[in-house]
Amino acid sequence: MEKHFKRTTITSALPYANGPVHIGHLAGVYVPADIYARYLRLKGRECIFIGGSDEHGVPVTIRARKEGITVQEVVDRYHNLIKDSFERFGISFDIYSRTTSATHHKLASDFFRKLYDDGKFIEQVSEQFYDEQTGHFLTDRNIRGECPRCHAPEAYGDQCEKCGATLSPEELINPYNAETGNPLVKKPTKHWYLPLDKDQPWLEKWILEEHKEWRSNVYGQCKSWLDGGLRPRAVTRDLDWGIPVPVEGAEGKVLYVWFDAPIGYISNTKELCDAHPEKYGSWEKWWKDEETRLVHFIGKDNIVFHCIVFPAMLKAHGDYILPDNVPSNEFLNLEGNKISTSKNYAVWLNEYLDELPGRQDELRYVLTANAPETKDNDFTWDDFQARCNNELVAVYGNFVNRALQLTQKYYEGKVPECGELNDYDKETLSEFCDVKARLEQLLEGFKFREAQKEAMNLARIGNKYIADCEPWKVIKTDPERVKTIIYLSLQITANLAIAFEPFLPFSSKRLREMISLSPNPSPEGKGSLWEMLGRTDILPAGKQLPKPELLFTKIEDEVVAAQKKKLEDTLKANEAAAYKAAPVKPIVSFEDFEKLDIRVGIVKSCEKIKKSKKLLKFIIDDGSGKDRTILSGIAQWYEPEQLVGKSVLFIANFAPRQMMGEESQGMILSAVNYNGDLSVTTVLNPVKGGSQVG
Ligand code: B3M
Ligand code: ZN
Repeated sequence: MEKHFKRTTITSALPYANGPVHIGHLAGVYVPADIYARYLRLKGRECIFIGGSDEHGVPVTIRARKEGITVQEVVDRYHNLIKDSFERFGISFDIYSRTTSATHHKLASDFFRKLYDDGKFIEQVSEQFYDEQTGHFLTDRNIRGECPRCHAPEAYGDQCEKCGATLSPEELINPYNAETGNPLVKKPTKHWYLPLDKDQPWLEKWILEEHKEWRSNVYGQCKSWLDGGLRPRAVTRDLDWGIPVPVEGAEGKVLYVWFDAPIGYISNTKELCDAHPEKYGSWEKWWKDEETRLVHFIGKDNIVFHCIVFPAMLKAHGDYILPDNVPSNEFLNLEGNKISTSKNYAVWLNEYLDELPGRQDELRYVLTANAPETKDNDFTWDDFQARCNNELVAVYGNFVNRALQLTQKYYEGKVPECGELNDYDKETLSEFCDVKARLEQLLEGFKFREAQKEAMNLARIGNKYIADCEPWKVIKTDPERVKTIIYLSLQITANLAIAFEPFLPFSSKRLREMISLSPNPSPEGKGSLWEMLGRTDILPAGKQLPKPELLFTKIEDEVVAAQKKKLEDTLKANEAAAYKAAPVKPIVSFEDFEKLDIRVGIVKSCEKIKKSKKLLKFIIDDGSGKDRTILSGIAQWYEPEQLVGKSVLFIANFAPRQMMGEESQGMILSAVNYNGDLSVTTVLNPVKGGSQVG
């Protein structure tokens, strides 16, 4: 049964403050959440949109140790960076706060304490891995060891990155502290657990029966967790960074980050409402009123926490509402590779904003067009360029520009009168008269990708209409007819400004300014902007429009090439960093070594060999007075001229070989780089050709 809600609390996953946010985060969580929030506001619905940084947990502490700064410095740096880039990108949070705030510490601590006092936890002593030298218990991620499946030497306590196996630290062979390398021992420690097994029955009913409308990826993941049987989950950790467990005898223990982080949504709501009670009312109405609809926007790796663990916490507390929907996305890949914060392989939002200034809507558009709503998707810079140039510029921008420029040219910027509509006009109008209903249905079903397509379709309708009608030709024969064409084109333009408002807020605002359409709610007494969608009298005849400017401009090839190069460079750097030298070959005796006659040769000439892509032909001065010919397979890495005059090392007593009809009298020595590239060896100081090496 459809429930009627009065207001909506929209939350978006709190990003870890251990690095900047990247396009994967944006596509998965923040762009869809922002579209939804903007849509509800545009309709005049009561809602809040909550964001914030997740500043606890292990990732921030790892980053701090890596960079040699304090954890507080790490979270300050990234919180500010993330907050600032979200703002520049137009993510319209009502609040963006942080889980290190005093409000949050108190609320999360009180939350835990209430559950503790009400006897909702079970206490359990268990054996955990402990580093005796540092005096620390270790979390799964900080434990490494040999993978029991594929025997990779450096699997993590929770997963092997080589074979993908999900692991627990107990399974690792010879576990050690990932940071210090110290071996680990087991030591007993007490923790508090949420007995999720007891929640199983109501969770099954609530999700599997009452929320069949959830996205199939979300529903499916919940079902498989439930089918597997829920087990008690520890909600505390032995760590020194986090919210102290508010129980006597729990020194050195903090709330597990996944216990406190979702409470951050509540704390941030409280901070917002306490600061602006006149605008938002009491925080409790957003979290404790059955008429409030709670919606969590998250990525797929967060599903279990938002659909099972957090609801169980809310239920245990007793007076909170549960999420009505959890629209979670799959992952976005980048140029066919996995996005990775630790490997620095991503398009970082802050860098994008600096390197492609003023192009927020372009990225928003492409991320929504490729939103990983039902399956993993790929972002490529070529696709980015194609979508910007072929869709935003060539369709939407082109249409709007034509309509506005012709209004200036023919009518000095005044909206012309609409004459009688012909069949083609009527057909065109009928194509978009239900755009509002279609958009609403899609947006309310969290189908943002389809919804944006619908808006772009409206631009296509307009672009086709003006191209088919050719007002620039008709003006010579039937100027009255042109008035109607331009009038309708301007109405479609106004519709576009409204339809794109949730998706492309920057260009919509500029377009609204170009047609003097007031922001929401319209002071002209026409109700909300959104209500006008689909109408063909938004801009009255006679209205004076200001001078237009281009809505979108092309993305140039150089921009795309530079971005692609940046990613390729990162891949190369990662490959180099991951390179390990080959194991040393079996020992040889001095006598064996002496059998090889290695010498210096001065390259007299060097040229390509016609039929071969690989071989270069060298003529070497080997000190004998006679020319020595050596063929070497390094053509891929050098232009022959580069090598002339160089002193190279070669094996002088290497058995001669026939290659490509030539005799090679020796072998030039090269180093093989990690990626297979060859580099010819030379000597530092000048020596004579034929000098022995040893
Ligand atoms: N910080 C995990 C993540 O970024 C986490 C989300 C918390 S939402 C309450 O994947
Ligand atoms: Zn493995």
